[in-house]
Amino acid sequence: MDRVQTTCNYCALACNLDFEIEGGVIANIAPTPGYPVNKGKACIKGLSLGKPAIANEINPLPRVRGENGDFGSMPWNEAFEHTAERIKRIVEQHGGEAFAAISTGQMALEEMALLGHVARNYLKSNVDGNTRLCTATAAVAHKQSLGFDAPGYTLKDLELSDTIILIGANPVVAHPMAWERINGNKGKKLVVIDARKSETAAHADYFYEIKPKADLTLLYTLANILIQNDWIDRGYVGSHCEDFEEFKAHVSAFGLDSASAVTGISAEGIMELAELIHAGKRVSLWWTMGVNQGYQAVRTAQAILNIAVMTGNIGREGTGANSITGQSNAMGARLFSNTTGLFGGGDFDNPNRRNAVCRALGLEDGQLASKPTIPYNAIIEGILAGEIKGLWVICTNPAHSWANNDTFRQAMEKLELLIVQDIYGDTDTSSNCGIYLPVVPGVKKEGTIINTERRLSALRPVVGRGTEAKTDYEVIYGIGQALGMGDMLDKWKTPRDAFNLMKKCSEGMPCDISGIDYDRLANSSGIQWPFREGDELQDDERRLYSDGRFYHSSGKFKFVFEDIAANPIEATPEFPYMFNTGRGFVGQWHTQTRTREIGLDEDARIKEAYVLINPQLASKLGIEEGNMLEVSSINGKSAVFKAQITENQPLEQLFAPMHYIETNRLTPSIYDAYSKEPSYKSTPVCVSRVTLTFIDLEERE
Ligand SMILES: Nc1nc2c(c(=O)[nH]1)N[C@H]1C(S)=C(S)[C@@H](COP(=O)(O)OP(=O)(O)OC[C@H]3O[C@@H](n4cnc5c(=O)[nH]c(N)nc54)[C@H](O)[C@@H]3O)O[C@H]1N2
Ligand SMILES: Nc1nc2c(c(=O)[nH]1)N[C@H]1C(S)=C(S)[C@@H](COP(=O)(O)OP(=O)(O)OC[C@H]3O[C@@H](n4cnc5c(=O)[nH]c(N)nc54)[C@H](O)[C@@H]3O)O[C@H]1N2
Ligand code: SF4
Ligand SMILES: [Mo]
Repeated sequence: MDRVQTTCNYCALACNLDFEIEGGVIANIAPTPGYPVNKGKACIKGLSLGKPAIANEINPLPRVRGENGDFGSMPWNEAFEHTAERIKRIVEQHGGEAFAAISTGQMALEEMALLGHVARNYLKSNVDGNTRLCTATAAVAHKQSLGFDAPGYTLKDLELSDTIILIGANPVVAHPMAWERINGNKGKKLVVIDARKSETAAHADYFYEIKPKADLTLLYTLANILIQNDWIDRGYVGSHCEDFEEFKAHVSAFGLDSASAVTGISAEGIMELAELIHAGKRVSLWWTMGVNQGYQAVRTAQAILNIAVMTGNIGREGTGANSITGQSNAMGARLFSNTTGLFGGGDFDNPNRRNAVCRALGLEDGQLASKPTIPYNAIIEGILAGEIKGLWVICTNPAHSWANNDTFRQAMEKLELLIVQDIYGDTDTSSNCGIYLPVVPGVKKEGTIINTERRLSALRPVVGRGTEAKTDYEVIYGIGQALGMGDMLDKWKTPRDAFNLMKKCSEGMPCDISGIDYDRLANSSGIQWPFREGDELQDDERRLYSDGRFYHSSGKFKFVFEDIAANPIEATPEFPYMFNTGRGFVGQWHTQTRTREIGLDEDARIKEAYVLINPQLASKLGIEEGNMLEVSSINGKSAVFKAQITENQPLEQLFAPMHYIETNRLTPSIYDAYSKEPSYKSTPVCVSRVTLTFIDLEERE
């Protein structure tokens, strides 16, 4: 029996797993003992990674839609030529920006980098990722406040903290192995701030139910209380921060009573929270999508950073303002995709960085992308406006996951060319494409993943694949060759080559990985960045900012803040309830293409879209458990959900898991001003019991 260690490519923890292989097939999957992230444990998704492993085994050949609308298989080389030909036709006629790609935080770093090289450096097209839907807010907040997109914590801080404050994060469901570590910290106080009583809130010592999107008011008020009571670390602020006086003046207007009215948390509750922050010796604040997905999200994330820094809760054990990422390689996508910044970070208009990256890649300046990508929403708008004519979707399923997803359906109809590269040909996006490029899943390929605590770990094939079966890397490479990139691809032949190029690009940057050896990463405990050439591994759970230095040229932390913006879509008498969305169960992953194969979960999971509703609201609307509800959104769309009545839901709010395509029918096209991340979690809706049949409903639309 062989044992192969690899990385789980579902959530941002990127646990390591040992696959036992017998006769070329997976006989058992077990958590890697001693791996610092998951310490011998794993969740059902990781332990079921063997199931999606057989995707595309029966027909590994590309499929191209013919004139009659049916798909026909094509040999790979022909498909590369055909795809490249059609891309070239668009680019030659209308320019590089008439083509775009949407990628992901679920592919390996090397695949992402190669895509950035082919589509951004060579084609001069725009490439954005589903990370825009997820951690764009945190990335922008970090850059503006810290000077670089560098979350400083290590997951061990969950065990070392005496006061853990979770804001808009539900790790019981979304990051189970992080939850294990919170749970294992016996001395801590657990504080949860959430818009509903989530599975995590149910375990909290202190739960503050906040009105949707009122977090910024709460955080500015807390900052004011901490400052007024002199519960801040003045020495730290004086030596390591800039713009504190301006911030102090800004928050001085935030009083308890008005904050209580805005947030729905009592004045005593807000005071209690401030006292908890003051009393803690090692306070850590953690946030996820309840913060990132909003119309003023970047400022909210920064308000969390401001509180941590102001109270000296940064760079020390058990502290920090810590953004948890979502997908396994979200961090890799943020730093090494050549989309919003150069490979290894740095702006496209920074001549020194351009030079360094050109040297690392052996390129002339003109061969490097000249500016950051336009964001996801602008890509979709560009398609709808007829300016973008071709789209390559890789490892993401936007027909389901994009906000106000009917706009993506319209975009698919408008496109001249839709290429989808996925492990399944039957997703809501791939089943509507013109060219389907089938690839093997994570357990059959190699590369590197960077998890939420900056840890690089090795993805390694645990089983073999058929001769026709291709990896994402090979497919992107094949298209690059067919496009005519010639010697621009010479240095990029294998994932190992791409990793070595990224090492060079990262030299001297905060995310320097030049000391990491691709081969030695396999079977290791992973290595957090930075890890420079010549560095020795002293401690395998490291944090940043312990020296009080940040990445702005001044070396200081910057207090960033602004006035509270009006909610662009307030509830109205016609749409009086807020529609909140997020993760459902541990065994459900996003658009449920992969997790539908988890047997246990498949049996247990709810097959139809459902919505959680408060009992009082249900009774007011004459709704009983299991009734079908029509939820109509302020965006003009309606969808039908099954009612699940629960006391955990606030009176005027519904919650729907994002795992059903119906949910994003109702979400709006509203984005944060700086990160352009969609505001997925607070849509005004109205609700009624369905009295029509489904057929009537479909006809009515
Ligand atoms: N099982 C499972 N795990 C996953 C995923 C999955 O699909 N399934 N996806 C992964 C990915 S990519 C991500 S990004 C993460 C997401 O992980 P989380 O962000 O933890 O999950 P969500 O359920 O999206 O949102 C968290 C909470 O935000 C709350 N919230 C909504 N609005 C507000 C608000 O205005 N203020 C506050 N304070 N809270 C609010 C919601 O009620 C919800 O409980 O999970 C990762 N892990
Ligand atoms: N309403 C609402 N909507 C949301 C959210 C929310 O909280 N609420 N959350 C948002 C967030 S945080 C995220 S991250 C997005 C996620 O949204 P998506 O990225 O669209 O969701 P997935 O289902 O993970 O899509 C991944 C696709 O890649 C395929 N795949 C898996 N492995 C591989 C591989 O190795 N190679 C290739 N080429 N394909 C592969 C899968 O079959 C699947 O089709 O959804 C966003 N949408
Ligand atoms: S906690 Fe996340 S990384 Fe770990 S096994 Fe589960 S899905 Fe995979
Ligand atoms: Mo995400």
